[in-house]
Amino acid sequence: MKLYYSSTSPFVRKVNIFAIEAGLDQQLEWVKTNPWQAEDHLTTENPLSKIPTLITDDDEIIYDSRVICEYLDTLHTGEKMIPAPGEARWQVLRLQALADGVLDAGILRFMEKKRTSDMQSTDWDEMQKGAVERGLDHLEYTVSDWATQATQNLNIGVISVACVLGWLDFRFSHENWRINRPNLQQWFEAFSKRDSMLKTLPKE
Ligand SMILES: N[C@@H](CCC(=O)N[C@@H](CS)C(=O)NCC(=O)O)C(=O)O
Repeated sequence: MKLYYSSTSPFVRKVNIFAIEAGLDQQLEWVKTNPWQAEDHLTTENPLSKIPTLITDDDEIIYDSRVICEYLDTLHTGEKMIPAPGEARWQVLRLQALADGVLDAGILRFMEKKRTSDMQSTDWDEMQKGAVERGLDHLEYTVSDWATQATQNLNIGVISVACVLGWLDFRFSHENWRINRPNLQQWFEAFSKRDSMLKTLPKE
């Protein structure tokens, strides 16, 4: 399988962590890609020019990270990391949606800050920051619920939370998400010791 990737993308990191935890990472061939430049080899596979994009061994093209992980979960014989339909599934997918939503808002902020200062909108930044802060607060208040659910069986929800917190450390360390979020901090510290986390640290 071929995975279009960049070493800074938190959505790629989600797929990589998932693949390592599922024992599938050896089957991946990584193709370094800059999605912001709409490189030809990516746009022919994914019209949205986004990573991660996966090409399966049967030449099927799969995106985005949620769909790729769902596909990877069918390829291994261990405990599934995306539960079958039922209460657990909706909870895990909701957690993933929350974490991905915080990431989307954070990435919009990051891109806005790359514009020249006269083009940047403070209102826009405040709006996205509000989504980030509310999302993180929600994760802090609910951590004992979702962390407990994942203690016996790792799931895509907690992997997504780890990716957003890791990305905030990478891109927004000056805002320090840990302030007033001791439970989330404690959970992340423990989770960060996993081999899959250490092997996928973001880097320029
Ligand atoms: N919902 C998508 C988000 C993917 C995404 O936004 N990827 C970013 C890199 S972190 C990207 O490729 N951006 C390029 C662009 O938007 O043009 C997923 O889960 O895979």
